[in-house]
Amino acid sequence: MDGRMVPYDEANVHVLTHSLHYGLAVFEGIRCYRCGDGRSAIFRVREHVRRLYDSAHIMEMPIPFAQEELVKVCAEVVRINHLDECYVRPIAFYGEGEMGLSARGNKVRVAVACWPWGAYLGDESQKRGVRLKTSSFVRFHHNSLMPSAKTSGHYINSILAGYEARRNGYDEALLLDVGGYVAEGSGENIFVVRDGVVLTPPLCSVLPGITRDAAIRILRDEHIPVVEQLFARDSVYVADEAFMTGTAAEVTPVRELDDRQIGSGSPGPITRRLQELFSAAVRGQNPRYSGWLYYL
Ligand code: PPE
Repeated sequence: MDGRMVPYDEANVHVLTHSLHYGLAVFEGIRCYRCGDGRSAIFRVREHVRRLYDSAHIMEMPIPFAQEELVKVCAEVVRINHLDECYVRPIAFYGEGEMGLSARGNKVRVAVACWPWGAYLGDESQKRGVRLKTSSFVRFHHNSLMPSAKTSGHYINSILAGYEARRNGYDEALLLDVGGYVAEGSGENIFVVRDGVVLTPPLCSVLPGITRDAAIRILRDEHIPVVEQLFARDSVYVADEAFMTGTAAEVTPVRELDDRQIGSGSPGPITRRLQELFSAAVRGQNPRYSGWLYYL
Protein backbone atom coordinates (compact mmCIF):
# COMPACT_ATOMS: atom_id res chain seq x y z
CA MET A 1 0.00 0.00 0.00
CA ASP A 2 1.55 3.31 -1.14
CA GLY A 3 4.91 1.66 -1.59
CA ARG A 4 5.20 -0.62 1.42
CA MET A 5 3.96 -4.02 2.53
CA VAL A 6 1.17 -3.67 5.08
CA PRO A 7 -0.48 -6.50 7.04
CA TYR A 8 -4.14 -7.13 6.18
CA ASP A 9 -5.48 -5.55 9.39
CA GLU A 10 -3.53 -2.37 8.81
CA ALA A 11 -4.46 -1.89 5.16
CA ASN A 12 -7.10 0.71 6.05
CA VAL A 13 -8.28 4.07 4.73
CA HIS A 14 -10.08 7.04 6.27
CA VAL A 15 -13.85 7.36 5.81
CA LEU A 16 -13.25 10.66 4.02
CA THR A 17 -11.24 8.92 1.30
CA HIS A 18 -12.31 10.90 -1.77
CA SER A 19 -12.80 7.86 -4.01
CA LEU A 20 -15.15 6.24 -1.52
CA HIS A 21 -17.54 9.16 -1.91
CA TYR A 22 -17.41 9.69 -5.65
CA GLY A 23 -16.34 6.34 -7.10
CA LEU A 24 -13.34 7.68 -8.99
CA ALA A 25 -10.75 4.94 -8.62
CA VAL A 26 -9.22 2.65 -11.21
CA PHE A 27 -8.44 -0.99 -10.64
CA GLU A 28 -7.44 -4.29 -12.19
CA GLY A 29 -8.22 -7.95 -11.71
CA ILE A 30 -5.43 -10.38 -12.56
CA ARG A 31 -5.03 -14.10 -12.00
CA CYS A 32 -1.99 -16.01 -10.88
CA TYR A 33 -1.90 -19.71 -11.76
CA ARG A 34 0.12 -22.66 -10.57
CA CYS A 35 1.85 -24.05 -13.64
CA GLY A 36 2.54 -27.63 -14.68
CA ASP A 37 6.12 -27.39 -13.43
CA GLY A 38 5.07 -26.29 -9.92
CA ARG A 39 6.01 -22.63 -10.38
CA SER A 40 3.39 -19.90 -10.27
CA ALA A 41 2.90 -17.32 -12.98
CA ILE A 42 0.80 -14.18 -13.23
CA PHE A 43 -1.18 -14.09 -16.45
CA ARG A 44 -0.52 -11.09 -18.69
CA VAL A 45 0.36 -8.87 -15.74
CA ARG A 46 2.04 -6.25 -17.95
CA GLU A 47 -1.08 -5.89 -20.09
CA HIS A 48 -3.22 -5.53 -16.95
CA VAL A 49 -0.89 -2.92 -15.48
CA ARG A 50 -0.85 -1.09 -18.80
CA ARG A 51 -4.67 -1.06 -18.80
CA LEU A 52 -4.60 0.31 -15.24
CA TYR A 53 -2.45 3.21 -16.46
CA ASP A 54 -4.71 3.67 -19.49
CA SER A 55 -7.72 3.82 -17.17
CA ALA A 56 -5.90 6.34 -14.96
CA HIS A 57 -4.93 8.43 -18.00
CA ILE A 58 -8.52 8.47 -19.24
CA MET A 59 -9.60 9.61 -15.78
CA GLU A 60 -6.77 12.20 -15.50
CA MET A 61 -5.35 10.47 -12.45
CA PRO A 62 -1.55 10.47 -12.17
CA ILE A 63 -0.26 7.21 -10.66
CA PRO A 64 2.90 7.93 -8.63
CA PHE A 65 4.72 4.73 -9.57
CA ALA A 66 6.25 3.38 -12.78
CA GLN A 67 4.36 0.59 -14.55
CA GLU A 68 7.24 -1.84 -14.20
CA GLU A 69 7.39 -1.14 -10.46
CA LEU A 70 3.75 -2.08 -10.11
CA VAL A 71 4.29 -5.28 -12.11
CA LYS A 72 6.97 -6.29 -9.61
CA VAL A 73 4.74 -5.36 -6.68
CA CYS A 74 1.96 -7.63 -7.98
CA ALA A 75 4.39 -10.53 -7.98
CA GLU A 76 5.75 -9.62 -4.56
CA VAL A 77 2.29 -9.46 -2.99
CA VAL A 78 1.50 -12.96 -4.26
CA ARG A 79 4.84 -14.28 -3.04
CA ILE A 80 4.60 -12.77 0.43
CA ASN A 81 1.13 -14.27 0.89
CA HIS A 82 2.37 -17.75 -0.02
CA LEU A 83 -0.41 -18.24 -2.54
CA ASP A 84 0.31 -20.27 -5.64
CA GLU A 85 -3.06 -19.54 -7.29
CA CYS A 86 -4.94 -16.36 -6.59
CA TYR A 87 -6.58 -13.20 -7.86
CA VAL A 88 -4.57 -9.97 -7.72
CA ARG A 89 -6.28 -6.61 -7.29
CA PRO A 90 -4.33 -3.39 -7.86
CA ILE A 91 -6.29 -0.20 -7.22
CA ALA A 92 -5.40 3.50 -7.49
CA PHE A 93 -7.64 5.96 -5.69
CA TYR A 94 -7.79 9.48 -4.28
CA GLY A 95 -7.10 9.65 -0.56
CA GLU A 96 -8.53 11.90 2.12
CA GLY A 97 -7.99 15.63 2.19
CA GLU A 98 -10.26 17.95 0.33
CA MET A 99 -13.83 16.92 -0.36
CA GLY A 100 -16.05 18.04 -3.20
CA LEU A 101 -16.16 17.18 -6.86
CA SER A 102 -13.69 19.86 -7.82
CA ALA A 103 -10.94 18.64 -5.46
CA ARG A 104 -7.86 17.80 -7.49
CA GLY A 105 -5.07 17.95 -4.94
CA ASN A 106 -5.71 14.74 -3.02
CA LYS A 107 -2.96 12.20 -2.97
CA VAL A 108 -3.29 9.32 -5.43
CA ARG A 109 -2.91 6.19 -3.36
CA VAL A 110 -2.09 2.76 -4.74
CA ALA A 111 -2.69 -0.62 -3.20
CA VAL A 112 -2.30 -4.19 -4.40
CA ALA A 113 -4.09 -7.04 -2.66
CA CYS A 114 -4.57 -10.70 -3.46
CA TRP A 115 -6.84 -13.53 -2.38
CA PRO A 116 -7.82 -17.02 -3.52
CA TRP A 117 -10.78 -16.88 -5.92
CA GLY A 118 -12.57 -19.90 -7.40
CA ALA A 119 -15.08 -20.11 -10.26
CA TYR A 120 -16.67 -16.68 -10.70
CA LEU A 121 -20.07 -17.76 -11.97
CA GLY A 122 -20.54 -20.84 -9.78
CA ASP A 123 -18.81 -24.20 -9.47
CA GLU A 124 -20.61 -25.85 -12.38
CA SER A 125 -20.48 -22.83 -14.67
CA GLN A 126 -17.43 -23.80 -16.69
CA LYS A 127 -18.67 -27.35 -17.31
CA ARG A 128 -22.38 -26.78 -17.83
CA GLY A 129 -22.56 -23.21 -19.03
CA VAL A 130 -24.53 -20.32 -17.59
CA ARG A 131 -27.99 -18.88 -18.09
CA LEU A 132 -28.11 -15.20 -19.04
CA LYS A 133 -30.88 -12.62 -19.01
CA THR A 134 -30.84 -9.46 -21.08
CA SER A 135 -30.66 -6.64 -18.56
CA SER A 136 -33.09 -3.77 -18.20
CA PHE A 137 -29.98 -1.72 -17.39
CA VAL A 138 -28.19 -0.38 -20.45
CA ARG A 139 -24.39 -0.28 -20.71
CA PHE A 140 -23.53 3.39 -20.35
CA HIS A 141 -22.76 5.41 -23.45
CA HIS A 142 -19.10 6.19 -24.02
CA ASN A 143 -19.86 9.89 -23.87
CA SER A 144 -21.12 9.51 -20.28
CA LEU A 145 -18.51 7.23 -18.82
CA MET A 146 -15.83 5.45 -20.76
CA PRO A 147 -16.22 1.67 -20.76
CA SER A 148 -12.62 1.12 -21.83
CA ALA A 149 -11.49 2.42 -18.44
CA LYS A 150 -11.82 0.02 -15.54
CA THR A 151 -13.17 2.59 -13.10
CA SER A 152 -14.77 1.70 -9.77
CA GLY A 153 -17.87 3.84 -10.31
CA HIS A 154 -18.60 2.13 -13.64
CA TYR A 155 -19.36 -1.02 -11.72
CA ILE A 156 -22.56 0.39 -10.27
CA ASN A 157 -24.07 -0.29 -13.69
CA SER A 158 -22.77 -3.87 -13.55
CA ILE A 159 -23.85 -4.42 -9.95
CA LEU A 160 -27.43 -3.31 -10.62
CA ALA A 161 -27.61 -5.53 -13.72
CA GLY A 162 -26.18 -8.48 -11.79
CA TYR A 163 -28.63 -8.04 -8.89
CA GLU A 164 -31.56 -8.03 -11.29
CA ALA A 165 -30.43 -11.13 -13.21
CA ARG A 166 -29.59 -13.18 -10.12
CA ARG A 167 -32.73 -12.18 -8.24
CA ASN A 168 -34.70 -13.56 -11.17
CA GLY A 169 -32.88 -16.88 -11.12
CA TYR A 170 -30.28 -16.31 -13.86
CA ASP A 171 -26.52 -16.67 -13.47
CA GLU A 172 -25.51 -13.42 -15.10
CA ALA A 173 -26.80 -10.34 -16.92
CA LEU A 174 -26.20 -9.46 -20.55
CA LEU A 175 -26.10 -5.71 -21.03
CA LEU A 176 -27.00 -4.05 -24.32
CA ASP A 177 -25.48 -0.75 -25.39
CA VAL A 178 -27.43 2.46 -25.96
CA GLY A 179 -28.11 1.40 -29.55
CA GLY A 180 -29.58 -1.89 -28.37
CA TYR A 181 -26.64 -4.00 -29.55
CA VAL A 182 -25.10 -6.67 -27.35
CA ALA A 183 -22.31 -5.19 -25.23
CA GLU A 184 -21.05 -7.43 -22.43
CA GLY A 185 -21.85 -9.21 -19.19
CA SER A 186 -21.62 -7.46 -15.82
CA GLY A 187 -18.01 -8.62 -15.56
CA GLU A 188 -17.25 -10.49 -18.79
CA ASN A 189 -16.97 -10.00 -22.55
CA ILE A 190 -19.24 -12.08 -24.76
CA PHE A 191 -18.73 -14.12 -27.93
CA VAL A 192 -21.12 -16.08 -30.16
CA VAL A 193 -20.36 -18.79 -32.72
CA ARG A 194 -22.42 -19.52 -35.82
CA ASP A 195 -21.37 -21.73 -38.71
CA GLY A 196 -17.79 -21.83 -37.46
CA VAL A 197 -17.39 -18.03 -37.31
CA VAL A 198 -16.90 -16.34 -33.94
CA LEU A 199 -18.38 -12.88 -33.34
CA THR A 200 -17.71 -10.47 -30.52
CA PRO A 201 -18.77 -6.84 -30.08
CA PRO A 202 -16.12 -4.27 -31.09
CA LEU A 203 -14.26 -2.17 -28.52
CA CYS A 204 -16.44 0.84 -27.94
CA SER A 205 -19.10 0.06 -25.38
CA VAL A 206 -17.14 -2.69 -23.68
CA LEU A 207 -14.06 -3.20 -21.55
CA PRO A 208 -11.07 -4.21 -23.69
CA GLY A 209 -10.81 -7.53 -21.92
CA ILE A 210 -7.41 -9.12 -21.71
CA THR A 211 -9.04 -12.55 -21.71
CA ARG A 212 -11.06 -11.40 -24.75
CA ASP A 213 -7.81 -10.56 -26.47
CA ALA A 214 -6.28 -13.91 -25.47
CA ALA A 215 -9.36 -15.77 -26.75
CA ILE A 216 -9.21 -13.97 -30.11
CA ARG A 217 -5.53 -14.77 -30.47
CA ILE A 218 -5.99 -18.46 -29.52
CA LEU A 219 -8.97 -18.91 -31.86
CA ARG A 220 -7.17 -17.28 -34.78
CA ASP A 221 -4.13 -19.46 -34.10
CA GLU A 222 -6.53 -22.39 -34.51
CA HIS A 223 -7.63 -20.92 -37.86
CA ILE A 224 -11.08 -20.18 -36.48
CA PRO A 225 -12.25 -16.81 -37.88
CA VAL A 226 -13.13 -14.14 -35.31
CA VAL A 227 -14.99 -11.01 -36.35
CA GLU A 228 -15.46 -7.95 -34.15
CA GLN A 229 -18.87 -6.58 -35.09
CA LEU A 230 -22.10 -5.35 -33.61
CA PHE A 231 -24.98 -7.80 -33.26
CA ALA A 232 -28.33 -7.85 -31.50
CA ARG A 233 -29.67 -10.23 -28.85
CA ASP A 234 -31.35 -12.48 -31.41
CA SER A 235 -27.92 -13.38 -32.83
CA VAL A 236 -27.24 -14.91 -29.42
CA TYR A 237 -30.57 -16.78 -29.45
CA VAL A 238 -29.73 -18.48 -32.78
CA ALA A 239 -26.03 -19.01 -32.14
CA ASP A 240 -24.58 -22.52 -32.24
CA GLU A 241 -22.45 -21.65 -29.23
CA ALA A 242 -21.83 -18.69 -26.94
CA PHE A 243 -19.28 -18.03 -24.24
CA MET A 244 -18.06 -15.29 -21.94
CA THR A 245 -14.49 -14.35 -21.09
CA GLY A 246 -12.95 -12.55 -18.14
CA THR A 247 -10.11 -12.84 -15.69
CA ALA A 248 -12.46 -14.02 -12.97
CA ALA A 249 -14.83 -15.99 -15.28
CA GLU A 250 -12.01 -17.30 -17.55
CA VAL A 251 -13.87 -18.97 -20.47
CA THR A 252 -17.43 -19.72 -19.37
CA PRO A 253 -19.90 -21.31 -21.80
CA VAL A 254 -23.35 -19.72 -22.12
CA ARG A 255 -26.19 -22.19 -22.46
CA GLU A 256 -29.23 -19.88 -22.47
CA LEU A 257 -30.20 -16.28 -23.08
CA ASP A 258 -33.67 -15.07 -22.10
CA ASP A 259 -34.89 -18.67 -21.62
CA ARG A 260 -33.90 -19.68 -25.14
CA GLN A 261 -31.49 -22.56 -25.39
CA ILE A 262 -28.32 -21.80 -27.32
CA GLY A 263 -27.28 -24.57 -29.72
CA SER A 264 -27.46 -27.98 -28.09
CA GLY A 265 -27.74 -26.41 -24.64
CA SER A 266 -24.34 -27.67 -23.58
CA PRO A 267 -20.86 -26.27 -24.29
CA GLY A 268 -20.06 -26.57 -28.01
CA PRO A 269 -16.83 -27.79 -29.63
CA ILE A 270 -15.25 -24.38 -30.26
CA THR A 271 -15.99 -23.26 -26.71
CA ARG A 272 -14.55 -26.47 -25.25
CA ARG A 273 -11.47 -26.26 -27.43
CA LEU A 274 -10.90 -22.66 -26.35
CA GLN A 275 -11.35 -23.63 -22.69
CA GLU A 276 -8.69 -26.34 -23.05
CA LEU A 277 -6.24 -24.11 -24.88
CA PHE A 278 -6.78 -21.21 -22.49
CA SER A 279 -6.30 -23.43 -19.48
CA ALA A 280 -3.08 -24.83 -20.95
CA ALA A 281 -1.84 -21.32 -21.83
CA VAL A 282 -2.34 -19.89 -18.33
CA ARG A 283 -0.62 -22.91 -16.77
CA GLY A 284 2.46 -22.71 -18.98
CA GLN A 285 1.59 -25.85 -20.93
CA ASN A 286 1.74 -24.26 -24.36
CA PRO A 287 5.08 -22.66 -25.30
CA ARG A 288 3.32 -20.60 -27.96
CA TYR A 289 1.85 -18.45 -25.19
CA SER A 290 4.76 -18.42 -22.77
CA GLY A 291 5.13 -14.67 -23.35
CA TRP A 292 1.87 -14.21 -21.44
CA LEU A 293 3.31 -15.55 -18.22
CA TYR A 294 5.25 -13.68 -15.55
CA TYR A 295 6.82 -16.32 -13.35
CA LEU A 296 7.21 -15.55 -9.67
N1 PPE B 1 -16.09 -6.59 -19.06
C1 PPE B 1 -16.26 -6.17 -17.78
C2 PPE B 1 -17.34 -5.19 -17.49
C3 PPE B 1 -15.41 -6.64 -16.79
O1 PPE B 1 -15.57 -6.20 -15.54
C4 PPE B 1 -14.42 -7.59 -17.10
C5 PPE B 1 -13.52 -8.12 -16.03
C6 PPE B 1 -14.28 -8.00 -18.43
C7 PPE B 1 -15.14 -7.48 -19.39
C8 PPE B 1 -13.20 -8.94 -18.87
O2 PPE B 1 -11.95 -8.31 -18.80
P1 PPE B 1 -10.61 -9.15 -18.54
O3 PPE B 1 -10.65 -9.56 -17.10
O4 PPE B 1 -9.53 -8.19 -18.82
O5 PPE B 1 -10.63 -10.30 -19.45
N2 PPE B 1 -14.19 -8.29 -14.80
C9 PPE B 1 -13.50 -8.49 -13.55
C10 PPE B 1 -14.63 -8.65 -12.55
C11 PPE B 1 -14.25 -9.12 -11.21
C12 PPE B 1 -15.08 -8.62 -10.05
O6 PPE B 1 -16.23 -9.06 -9.85
O7 PPE B 1 -14.51 -7.84 -9.29
C13 PPE B 1 -12.57 -9.70 -13.63
O8 PPE B 1 -12.87 -10.67 -14.34
O9 PPE B 1 -11.54 -9.65 -12.98
